[in-house]
Amino acid sequence: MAAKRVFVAGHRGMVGSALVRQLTGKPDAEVVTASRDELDLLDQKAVSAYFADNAFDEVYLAAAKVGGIQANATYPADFIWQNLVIEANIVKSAHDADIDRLLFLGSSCIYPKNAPQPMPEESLLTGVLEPTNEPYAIAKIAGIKLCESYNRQHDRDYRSVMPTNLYGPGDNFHPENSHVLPALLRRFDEAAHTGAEEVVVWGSGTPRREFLHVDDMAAASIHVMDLDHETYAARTQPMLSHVNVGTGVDCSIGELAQLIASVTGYEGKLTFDASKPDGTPRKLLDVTRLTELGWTSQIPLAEGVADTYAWFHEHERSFRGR
Ligand code: GFB
Repeated sequence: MAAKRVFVAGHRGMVGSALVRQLTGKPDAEVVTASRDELDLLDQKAVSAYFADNAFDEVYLAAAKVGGIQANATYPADFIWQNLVIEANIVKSAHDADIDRLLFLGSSCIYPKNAPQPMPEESLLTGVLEPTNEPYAIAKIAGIKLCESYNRQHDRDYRSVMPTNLYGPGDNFHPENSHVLPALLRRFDEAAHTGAEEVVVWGSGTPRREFLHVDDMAAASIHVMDLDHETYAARTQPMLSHVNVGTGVDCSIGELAQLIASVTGYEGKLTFDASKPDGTPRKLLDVTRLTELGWTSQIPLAEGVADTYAWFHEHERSFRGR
């Protein structure tokens, strides 16, 4: 059997590069990527022409504008516009090129701020969103609905997975714009090296988050993509088609900070900066649907943080000055 041609959009990002690593090892897949110079995903005509010229069998839509709580607050226009345009361009172009199978990667911030915990897929659109990342969340909700609408109107098989907070090799370690886990790894590492007496953690330390290693996310995505149509359809609904991807376990930001202090060997004091936003109080996914579809996470948090810290050390030089 000829290998299927699989396009990974966003292959330079943390999730896209993990997907490429895993898909490259599969004998039945020929992985195709396009650099930003070759293909601007914000350019509708270019995306449409690229899909028309390439006979892809499957598309992983992992391209997105992402960032932590402060980046979302500072660049809301970039977050909503870029994500909406990338999704719209790729989904429509995939359909026009007669590609039947696509997997859209979203985010757990699609759920209402006060959703029941753990959050089931059914809590989508049942309440008001967390304001710190509402524009990004709206774009990700639109991505799910784009996929569902092409399925309903054109009988496509476009699926969606909603990861909890991701981390791992290839993450963004920017001091202000990154997510909490890479930000604290870098800050605690620097403090351990300089012998600083205090490390500042944003917010109150009480919000709870669930963290998933990106290699787990890539494995779950491939698992969901590879399910046959009947299996996927039996556990989802046409207008509630997304699948949560998480570990089923959360911890407080204070607990995460303690873990990172011990991994980096930092022995000084922790202080909390209440002038920074906490964001949503708790974000834990209900992973029943994914478990029923046959996948559970494999990488415990302590192991994943140690792995990410090793990667950070290997690539540390490239982060200096940014
Ligand atoms: O990871 P984070 O930026 O994203 O922040 P969200 C999580 C929590 O960690 C917040 C606290 O309560 C932060 O105040 N925190 C403590 C820090 N120290 C730091 C730090 O140095 N940097 C950062 N960034 N946070 C994001 C959304 O929300 O989650 C995105 O903004 C996306 O849209 C992503 O959905 C998964 O979990 O609050």
